Amino acid sequence: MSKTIIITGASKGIGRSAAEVLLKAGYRCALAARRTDSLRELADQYPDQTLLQPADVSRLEEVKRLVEATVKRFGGVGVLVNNAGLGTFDPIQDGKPDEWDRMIDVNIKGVLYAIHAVLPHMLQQQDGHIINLASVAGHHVYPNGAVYAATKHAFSSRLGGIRQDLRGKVRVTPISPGAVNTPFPENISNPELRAHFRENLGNGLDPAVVAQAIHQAIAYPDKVMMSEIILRPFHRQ
Ligand code: NJP
Repeated sequence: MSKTIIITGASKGIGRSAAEVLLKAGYRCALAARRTDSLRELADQYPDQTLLQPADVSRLEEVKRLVEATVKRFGGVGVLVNNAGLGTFDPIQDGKPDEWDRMIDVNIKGVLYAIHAVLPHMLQQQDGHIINLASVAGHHVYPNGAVYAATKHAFSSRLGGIRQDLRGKVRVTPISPGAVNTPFPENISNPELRAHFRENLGNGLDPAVVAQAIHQAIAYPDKVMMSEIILRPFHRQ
């Protein structure tokens, strides 16, 4: 039987590409975002494999409802793709606390809430896989990104505590992309940095490439854990 996969932040960008790749490969997918209207056409192509569930990952009750709806519809949850996330950028002296709160709420608390909600099911099934969309910003900090990098450091490390606690029970795979060509810069309120990120990400990876890496990590035999993936654009000089 094919695995059931929950993808957070599935409405666009990397999450949307992952949904397309994984549905095509025959997996059953619960697709979540705050708004899921953009996913209706995709869901209609794979009606037996798809659940659309609006969920704000920064709200624990909504995340619990997402997992409960997935288990009710598909009988369990095999993989969690913790993808929902956002970045805003400023020099720290110009930082906006409300934007810091949003990044912390989604990139850290949202990831933890989803892990909290799926783990009882994965531990009961004695099988599970958690994939966290981390970032190269979780490995190297760059100017204007102190707070985003802090949120991404929380889940980038292959030596993280989550994996140690779940050793031998649930596979854990952090995936850290460099620049990926998605609507990610649209959250940046600083106009110069938004323009800079639009240009930089415009030359970045196709989100389908990251989706392939997610697929590959899931498709390995259960006795194999892809322990870390870092993907960067390569521009021939
Ligand atoms: O971003 P974008 P990406 N609750 O903006 C959703 C990381 N990353 O695909 O809720 C639930 O196209 C939002 O949906 P909606 C990055 O940090 C990226 O590039 O309807 N969902 C949308 O579906 C992030 O973790 C790059 O607005 C929420 C999705 O998240 C992941 O990759 C580089 C939500 C964001 O789609 C996907 O980013 C890197 C909430 N509260 C790491 N808030 C890159 N693009 O260059 C947002 O190193 N979403």
